Amino acid sequence: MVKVAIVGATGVVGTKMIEMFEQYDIQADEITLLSSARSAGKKLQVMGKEHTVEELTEETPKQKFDYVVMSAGGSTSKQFAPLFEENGSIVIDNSSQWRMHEGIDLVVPEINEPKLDRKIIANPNCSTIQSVVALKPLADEFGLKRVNYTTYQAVSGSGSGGLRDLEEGARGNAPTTYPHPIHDNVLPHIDVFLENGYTKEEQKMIDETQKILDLPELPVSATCVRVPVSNSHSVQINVTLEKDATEEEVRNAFKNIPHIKLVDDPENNEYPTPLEATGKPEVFVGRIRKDNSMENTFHVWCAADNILKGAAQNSVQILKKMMERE
Ligand code: 2RA
Repeated sequence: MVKVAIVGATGVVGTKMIEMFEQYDIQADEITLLSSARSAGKKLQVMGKEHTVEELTEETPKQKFDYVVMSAGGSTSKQFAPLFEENGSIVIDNSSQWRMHEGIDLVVPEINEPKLDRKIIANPNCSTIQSVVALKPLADEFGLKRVNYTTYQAVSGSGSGGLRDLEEGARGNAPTTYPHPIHDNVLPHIDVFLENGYTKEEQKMIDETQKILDLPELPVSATCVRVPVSNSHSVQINVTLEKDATEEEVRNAFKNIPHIKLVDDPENNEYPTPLEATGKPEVFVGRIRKDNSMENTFHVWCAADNILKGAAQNSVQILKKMMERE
């Protein structure tokens, strides 16, 4: 009897997780949908069956789920993930709460596997996931010496509030999620500013890249920017390689990888765009070119669906792997 729970089932990521259960053929005998009191009572279809969303309370973990997938924000994860863990559940958490904790695995299934004893497994930040997927073939083939990211992040990364600000902004209404209008604008500001001048989103990209690729000394920098795009993040990766490589060798490194779609024919206007990436499972990579200002350095552009590969899909891929392990 396999019992699975989804916490945050009614949110932007949670509802996609439910869709992913079908796509990844998650074999559970019992699926429980959980949310805050505000959304409890809603009815949602899971794999063709209607489920009523229940309120998450301190009593809930005692139901002893085998697996719990959480996407309900950092404070809910801080409070509840350890309670689920104490009750024997394997917890896959989409918040930033546990990602950088020592002893907690931070997993992108195409790159690394959970190997630690804790039963909480962290799902990385969306912009980090697509970036490390794009970096991995280069790390394997040429080694990485330095990475500098610039992101172009969709408003769906801020949940329904971000989508609302974009839509309402187009009608001339003031923002409620962002400090400035996002319609007709770009904001070099994602999450809070830290003392070092970076935003928390930028620091996440730096720390998580080092942890996932297991390269703790890799110099990484990032500038994260919110753009008026509904869905799918784009990232400009400027990467310096350890071993000498030609542009063609770098391009070839992305060929024949099932979870990467190489779209790189600028002469015919072919390059990855967020619109093309939306709804797709792969990370799209293109516009590969030598950075002529720096030795052995390349520009790589990537786009991916931040709600799918950046969140719901990656979490469900981890779930599937864990279920296959048992
Ligand atoms: C964003 N990375 O796009 C965040 C979501 N986790 O705002």
